[in-house]
Amino acid sequence: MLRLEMPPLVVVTSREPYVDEHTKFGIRTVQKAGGVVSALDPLMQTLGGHWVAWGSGSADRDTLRDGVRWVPPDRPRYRLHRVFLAPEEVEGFYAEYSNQGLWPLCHLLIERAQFAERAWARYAAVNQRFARTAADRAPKDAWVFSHDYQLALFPSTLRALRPDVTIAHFWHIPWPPARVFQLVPQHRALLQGLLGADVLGFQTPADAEQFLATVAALTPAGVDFAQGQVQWQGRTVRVRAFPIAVDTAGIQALVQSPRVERLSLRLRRRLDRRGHQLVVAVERADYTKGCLRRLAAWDAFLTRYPGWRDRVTFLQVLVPSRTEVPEYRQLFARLMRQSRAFNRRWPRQGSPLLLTIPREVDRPRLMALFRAADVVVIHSLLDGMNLVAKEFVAAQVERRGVLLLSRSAGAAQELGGALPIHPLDPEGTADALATALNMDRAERARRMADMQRHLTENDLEGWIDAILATLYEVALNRVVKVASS
Ligand code: ADQ
Repeated sequence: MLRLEMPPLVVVTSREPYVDEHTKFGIRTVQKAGGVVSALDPLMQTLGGHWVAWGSGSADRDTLRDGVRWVPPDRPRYRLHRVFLAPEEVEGFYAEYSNQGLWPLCHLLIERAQFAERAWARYAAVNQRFARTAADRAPKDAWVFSHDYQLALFPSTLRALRPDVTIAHFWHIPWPPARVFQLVPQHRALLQGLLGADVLGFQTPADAEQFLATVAALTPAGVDFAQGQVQWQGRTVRVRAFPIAVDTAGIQALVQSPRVERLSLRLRRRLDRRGHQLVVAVERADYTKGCLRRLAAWDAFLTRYPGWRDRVTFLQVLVPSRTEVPEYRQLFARLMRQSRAFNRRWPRQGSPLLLTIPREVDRPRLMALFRAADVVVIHSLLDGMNLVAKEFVAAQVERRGVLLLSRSAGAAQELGGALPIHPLDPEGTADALATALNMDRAERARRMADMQRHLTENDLEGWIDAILATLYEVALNRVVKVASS
């Protein structure tokens, strides 16, 4: 109902949902892996509207018509407005300030965080450019839904340009304690930037609370912890937890489609012939995901439980990520080296113990893998939510699998049927893996059914509806205020 009556929606993210690249066979459109885009593209395909993002592809300018790229290319449903950045802007805004500054700091990796003044200037300038583009393209009274740590200054900048729009900003990563956040030299400007929104969303109640505490400690704004509200410059900012979700029914339909079923069964039959259980990890190659620690835990597992050596296959699907940042390129190379070393340490006749797919796999294959897996391991050191955990649970139509889930992923607050692991404890993780592999079918099914129930009741549609409902509350209040003034 709300969706039918609502004003046009404008989504704003740093990465774009569709990237056009020149190849020797012509222009190819690719969809990148990443939590934000995977969650929002299906929504925009349903609602239509506008999406503002950085145009990062080599053919991105060539596919515009009248300054707009209609997407998805094969079934255009909404307008993509691209913000083009010069190489030094990408460096300062994206690689440096966002991904070498805010990303590690918010994941409490203080030692890694760097905040050069020049990078800050570029971050601020790019946020301005995003706000100007959104201000130019947003229809009157639009609802704007902006995202994440790359765009912290966007809400207040857009508000100054377009007071008619209503803004929700969602923070996908953990919010650190005030003592940590104040280490950012520009922390005040960032907080003021975010407080330009009408609604600020976080992944967990603890993140929302920590944000409120940060505002109370570092700004003169009035904070109401009980109501989840901040009074700032004569306005009320609603601060809420909206744990991001997956399209549970959509995933279940996809895993039961003939193609995915075939892929999954074929994989399963191969494993069953060898009497192997399949242990899977899927992630962007990022140090926060604990990929190297996971390899150490798998090592500890084989040392402690040598009997499993011929009865298990490990599979890791690693997407190279943020390759603009040298640290990420080094991490990826190191992961590849250590994976090879792992197989040298644990040689096996027939098939290698550890298989690595060093790239993104398409959605049907990924879902087939999730459906066939016996165990999926989420080893994050700290993670806002972690969508892989939820996607795996949704895809488990046979309920044969067990989820090993880091206690410090946001998803651990919701998925009680998972076996919790402590990512800094390789031996404890090895024991949890042994427990998972030994778990009987009935127990696996019971745990999986519990989590599936939760994901059916709390799906992607519910996530977006909760945010839209809060925007609606804001818009309604505004009308009431105008009427009574
Ligand atoms: P990310 O850190 O990118 O997201 P995650 O939540 O796991 O992490 O989302 C990754 C997405 O990319 C998933 O949809 C997954 O299926 C896909 N993906 C990952 N590896 C892949 C591979 N090898 N091949 C194909 N697809 C792959 C950020 C935060 C998270 C938060 C999300 C959403 O860091 O904590 O859950 O945003 O808010």
